[in-house]
Amino acid sequence: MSAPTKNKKLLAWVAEVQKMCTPDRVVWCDGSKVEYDRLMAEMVASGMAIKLNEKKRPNSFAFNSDPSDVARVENRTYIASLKEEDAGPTNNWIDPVELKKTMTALYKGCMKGRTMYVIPFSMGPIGSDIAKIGVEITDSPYVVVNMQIMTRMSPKVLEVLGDEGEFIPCLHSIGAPLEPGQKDSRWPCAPIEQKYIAHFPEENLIWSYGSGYGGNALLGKKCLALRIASNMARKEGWMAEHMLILRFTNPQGKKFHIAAAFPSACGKTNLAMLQSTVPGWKVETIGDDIAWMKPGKDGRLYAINPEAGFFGVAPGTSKASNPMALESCRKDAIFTNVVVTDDLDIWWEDMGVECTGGTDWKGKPFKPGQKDAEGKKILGAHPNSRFTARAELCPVICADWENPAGVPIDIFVFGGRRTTTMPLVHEALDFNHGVYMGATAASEATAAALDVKSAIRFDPFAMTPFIGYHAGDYMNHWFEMGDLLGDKAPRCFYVNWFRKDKNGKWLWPGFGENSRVLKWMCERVESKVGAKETAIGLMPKEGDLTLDGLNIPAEDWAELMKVDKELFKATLDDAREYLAKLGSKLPARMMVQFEALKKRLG
Ligand code: GTP
Ligand code: SPV
Ligand code: MN
Repeated sequence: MSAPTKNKKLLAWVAEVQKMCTPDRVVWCDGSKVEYDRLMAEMVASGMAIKLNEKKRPNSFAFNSDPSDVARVENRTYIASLKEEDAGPTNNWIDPVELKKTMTALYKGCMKGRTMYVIPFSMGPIGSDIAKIGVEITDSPYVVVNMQIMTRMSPKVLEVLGDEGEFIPCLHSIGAPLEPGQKDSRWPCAPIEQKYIAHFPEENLIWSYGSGYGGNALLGKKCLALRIASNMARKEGWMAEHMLILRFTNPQGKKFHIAAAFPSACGKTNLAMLQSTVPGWKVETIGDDIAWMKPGKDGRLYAINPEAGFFGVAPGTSKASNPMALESCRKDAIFTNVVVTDDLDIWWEDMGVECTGGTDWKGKPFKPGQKDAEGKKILGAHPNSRFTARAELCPVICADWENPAGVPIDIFVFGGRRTTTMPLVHEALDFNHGVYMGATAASEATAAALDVKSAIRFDPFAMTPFIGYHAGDYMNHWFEMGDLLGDKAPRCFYVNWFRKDKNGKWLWPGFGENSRVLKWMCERVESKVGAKETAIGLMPKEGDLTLDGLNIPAEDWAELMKVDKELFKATLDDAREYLAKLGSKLPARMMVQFEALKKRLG
């Protein structure tokens, strides 16, 4: 197949990888429907994909991964900067020369018996000045079809790239060469100790080996759009964040744009598509996972969603919790590690529909309610099973979601999963205090009943696994963006949808009702409502956050909004210990905020 480009750097890189990985053939991808249909037909024929019922789930397919390859592997993810201190204490580091040597040995001949696909793609609207071009080379046809949904893939990308243009090389192999006559497995991949998700920030280069799943393999997402982009953003004066973006419009038609950072599986996709319960207020989705933000000519911060699709958590997605996500995958979708029902549709736990039987994510016969030998409920869908859906199919996608200029951000929201201590909402005293709030955000790994030390993980700006450099420098970059934006910087808030009562019941109904909290934020921005000053920040005055129609007893509301100074004081030691790990790169301004908070807590 002749190459559809004259870009010298690209041609040289493809030739070099071909020589190293020795695939049987090279295919240049163009993102077309013909290509999608052909690859899916091939995967159905090989047994890797299951074609779903055309009447129930048009043009949709299900895949089951190997049980060893079901999520991102943070302990096999590396920031291979030239100097170890540039990766910082929150990243794994290996000397880049050594890592390249190890990985080159693995890459040698690794595509034998397979096709090598070359995927030119754009993160962000093609040609937008915020967008970046990447080229992923992969030996996984599953990656190609997912990249067709998650990124912009079209011949236009190569046009924009031209003969001399720059791109981010993203090399991926599942790490499973095929000998002549060898039978392929359903989901080939390499064992865990051979998996490497490597980033070379000084070269803007990504090398991934051994996994075919999610962020390990769809390299435009976490690898490019967060780890490499966060490096570029720091150098170039912009921001790459693990944030959803939404537009909230009030009854008078005034638009507010909100960007919110919650850790993985803490509610970004849900908030991005929420069905407002506040009469006259409406949410539209711009992005559900990643935001790239640049100061505009007017001095405000403009955000784009670099992705073109959603790679969303399946379990728990129902008509009641997130109907817009369900609608987004009504057709043209890919499902990974869910139940395939007997009538060839899909199902997962808490989907809110009945399942009479099917095949679970491990390929075994399944009926809901079955228990294993130890009496534990057998899950039909893996907890990290996902749907890949086109953003344009989301019924509430915002008309401006592809606007290359982006949308001006009014509000930043930080948060996590905390069963105690953190109130439903509080506002930062100013931007620098907001940076402290985001930088010390913490979340529970599991829904523990008490805020015991080990159950809480600090996760600055929900970016711990995605900061491509030293976390201290990253916090400093946040302060510097605040300096640059001045009084045009977004207002900062912290939310917690996950507080529980003594009996382990959610105190807050969440989901659509979160719109009440967003409305209070917008009214703060408009100076329509005041706030109560507390030790940790500004909180709603009695009656400003409307609870009409909600059946929340007064004592529950008091608990939801409670700021227990003693509990907060107890968390200060943890924060100090965490921040101390950042060493000399911890910005002095972080400790200024720490001391001020300590003083306010008394
Ligand atoms: P990633 O795609 O991994 O980055 O996750 P995410 O941040 O997009 O999380 P998502 O929206 O998929 O939600 C994860 C889980 O949190 C699901 O089980 C949701 O049901 C649950 N969840 C989301 N919003 C709320 C809420 O307001 N209240 C409660 N109680 N649970 C929620
Ligand atoms: C996350 O883990 O935050 C995700 C899923 O969005 S993955 O794309 O696999 O990183
Ligand atoms: Mn995510």
